Amino acid sequence: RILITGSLGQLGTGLAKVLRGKYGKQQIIMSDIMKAPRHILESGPYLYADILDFKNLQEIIVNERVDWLIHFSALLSAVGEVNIPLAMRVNIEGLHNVLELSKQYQLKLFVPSTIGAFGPDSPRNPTPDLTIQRPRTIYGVSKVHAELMGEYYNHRFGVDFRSLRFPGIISADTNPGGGTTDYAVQIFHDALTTGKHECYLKPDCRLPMMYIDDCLRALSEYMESPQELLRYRTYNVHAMSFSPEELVEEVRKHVPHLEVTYKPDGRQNIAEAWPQVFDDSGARRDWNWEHRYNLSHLCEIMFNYLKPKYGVK
Ligand code: VAH
Repeated sequence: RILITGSLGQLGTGLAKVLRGKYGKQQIIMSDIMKAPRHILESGPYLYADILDFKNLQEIIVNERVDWLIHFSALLSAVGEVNIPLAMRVNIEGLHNVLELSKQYQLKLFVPSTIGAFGPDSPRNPTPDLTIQRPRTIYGVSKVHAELMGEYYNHRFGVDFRSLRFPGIISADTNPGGGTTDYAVQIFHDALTTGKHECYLKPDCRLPMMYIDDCLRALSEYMESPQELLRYRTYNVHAMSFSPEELVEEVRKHVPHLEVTYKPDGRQNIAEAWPQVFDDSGARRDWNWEHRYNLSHLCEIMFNYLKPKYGVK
């Protein structure tokens, strides 16, 4: 059975839906440290799981017969910078716990990595799978640590550790949590409510982005790929890159009156040290990754989903 930690975040609900469709509702256990809303409880198994409580996790893994662990629990880039001690505990100590349990119980372990695992010394356009990684956020440092620890547990203990470096993920039905790329989700809600968006990045700040369905399919396909195909334990996956001004132009095709002001803050400093374009040729070569959504398709889907929610024609 598959346990998803931190499942009430941006990716967990959608991943549970995808995996339950493939493997059956009872096979996927969502978990987090917060009470789940009714529709989540009604969608399938949900448990309290604190990744900082080793015994709690161990009991769940044994009692619930877990053999895959999808570890989403983490503080993202911007929120991590304002709570470094907590980010170190959750992103690093939490990772150590799930790695150790994956070794003890031979779990297949997925830990997401990110464009944030690179820094100003990394090539930015494109950024290859294997290159310098000197990130400047505790989030990025903790994700490079996760990549290195996972690779070590794989070659030292044979743990089937897998990781994908995701771009900024855009989703309609879940809210992101404290990332640097989240303006690209907020703008859709602002366009349909106030008609005004204040962007905390510069207009030309280009970042890799991906629609959530591509992200979840990449994760699912990668987890099912035979290990003998994998040259790396961690791969970049790419779909598109855009800047705020390019996104605004596309959004205005749906909401022409949208007003945008730019007020760069600390998140601009984070973003300008990140990749602008990912080289994901490794994933396309080794396990046939290919993206399906581009910017115009993304905007169409987002507005088709959100307009009825906001009662907009
Ligand atoms: C963040 N959305 O902004 C997350 C992600 C690619 C960035 O890791 O921190």
